[in-house]
Amino acid sequence: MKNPGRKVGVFFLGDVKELASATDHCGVYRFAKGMMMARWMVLAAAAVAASGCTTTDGSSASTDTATASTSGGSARAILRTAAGAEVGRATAREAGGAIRISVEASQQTPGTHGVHVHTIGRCDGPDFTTAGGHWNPTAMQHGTQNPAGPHAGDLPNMTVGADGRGQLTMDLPSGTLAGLMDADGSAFIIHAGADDLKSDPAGNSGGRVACGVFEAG
Ligand SMILES: [Cu+2]
Repeated sequence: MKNPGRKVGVFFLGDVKELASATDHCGVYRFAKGMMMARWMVLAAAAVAASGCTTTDGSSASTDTATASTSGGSARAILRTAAGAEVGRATAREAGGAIRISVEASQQTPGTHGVHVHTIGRCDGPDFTTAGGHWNPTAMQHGTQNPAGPHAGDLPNMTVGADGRGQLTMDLPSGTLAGLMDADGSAFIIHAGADDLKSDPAGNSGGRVACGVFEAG
């Protein structure tokens, strides 16, 4: 476990109701406990609709202006299968006190896939277990629908269309980019199946089908 006892994110959990209904003009939902899976489906759709609208600039709404003024560094991960085929990428960007994760994937099985930030920056095939469990600096359980959750690295499910493509953008309120990029790094993983968003430790989301190590930049 990394950074045990770190309290980053408590503020957000205290404001969970407000966050649950908050979106920015790009349709990006804030991460909050207790949201229904249906909302995450909406998020996935909104992220698609808002494609190209995930960066901030000074001409945007006031919420984005505030985000831009507090933006930090970024990291990105190239997602590969165990056979080494590149099947997507994920970015992590510090923005407005949250970490904004954006993922784009291709050549995936159509349907619903669990996706998470995992705690170690190692993607050794064939099963990518070297990436460890979910990034969880605050010692929570898995899932937004788990009363003792979620992990800092939990994300909503990613919906993959008939063309094998999926994308998702979401803000992780807990943790910092520096924590994500600590000595043992972190990785982004796509699972074979859907995440039930409540079963510890990984939402019964099946095997790990693609993995990428986050690297600064
Ligand atoms: Cu995972």
